[in-house]
Amino acid sequence: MATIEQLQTIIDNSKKVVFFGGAGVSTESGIPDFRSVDGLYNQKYDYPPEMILSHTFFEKHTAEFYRFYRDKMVFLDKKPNKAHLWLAELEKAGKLTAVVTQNIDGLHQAAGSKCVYELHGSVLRNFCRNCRKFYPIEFIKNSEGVPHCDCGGVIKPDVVLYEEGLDDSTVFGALNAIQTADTLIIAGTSLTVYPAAGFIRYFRGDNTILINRDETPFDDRATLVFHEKVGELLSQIKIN
Ligand code: CNA
Repeated sequence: MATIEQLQTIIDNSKKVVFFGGAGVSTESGIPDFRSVDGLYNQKYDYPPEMILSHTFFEKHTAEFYRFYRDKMVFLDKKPNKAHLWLAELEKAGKLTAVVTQNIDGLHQAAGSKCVYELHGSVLRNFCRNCRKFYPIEFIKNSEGVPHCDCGGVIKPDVVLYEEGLDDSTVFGALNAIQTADTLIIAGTSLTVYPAAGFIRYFRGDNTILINRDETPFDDRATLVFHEKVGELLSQIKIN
């Protein structure tokens, strides 16, 4: 069984930590993940969430997409939790080089993290598909039906939907950070969404720490595995 002391020693001796996270990092902020028992994939909708969150669905059923999206993906009142805050502190201390996240909620930046690679984009950014005008999240949340720009174009969130590719420069930055890290912390992710989940294979450093409530396909390859809550665990680690 991995211990807090072992984790503390690894963090004390690390100079370039990279954090790779998923939806489980934000559940302690009250944002549901996808695959836990109380996650979005285990609730009942007219269509399965992975279908609603696809490019084809957005094109064909834009109003239906937005109904789900406003209800389940957009949170205006959520605050960073202990995991987000600990990571921001570690970066400030000069020991963390990057956060690579599959999350789209902007909570790492809200906690103060500077170098954040958002593999799947962010709900905080929304653009007109016609003229590229920027719209804040509040505009989407407070609009009804399909949100439209002043120019008449449809507004689309800067979120990578299923069937869409990742942004090249984000991928490049994330892979570079992972390849040059000495410690990789993987947390709050089922490691089932590709290509993102494949990024951890680029790690060449000494220690991989896995923190996830449920088991993952990577458990037998990590240096330390914790089946615990990420915020509760990390906040016990002192940043020296
Ligand atoms: P997932 O497949 O829902 O897996 C989440 C994992 O986190 C599960 O294995 C849980 O056991 C685990 N978990 C939940 N809470 C905790 C906790 N407190 N501490 C430790 N582990 C916990 O989510 P993934 O991120 O792996 O899947 C990738 C999808 C989910 C990405 O495309 C995201 O955009 C998408 N997503 C993002 C958010 C968000 O931005 N907050 C919310 C829901 C889904």
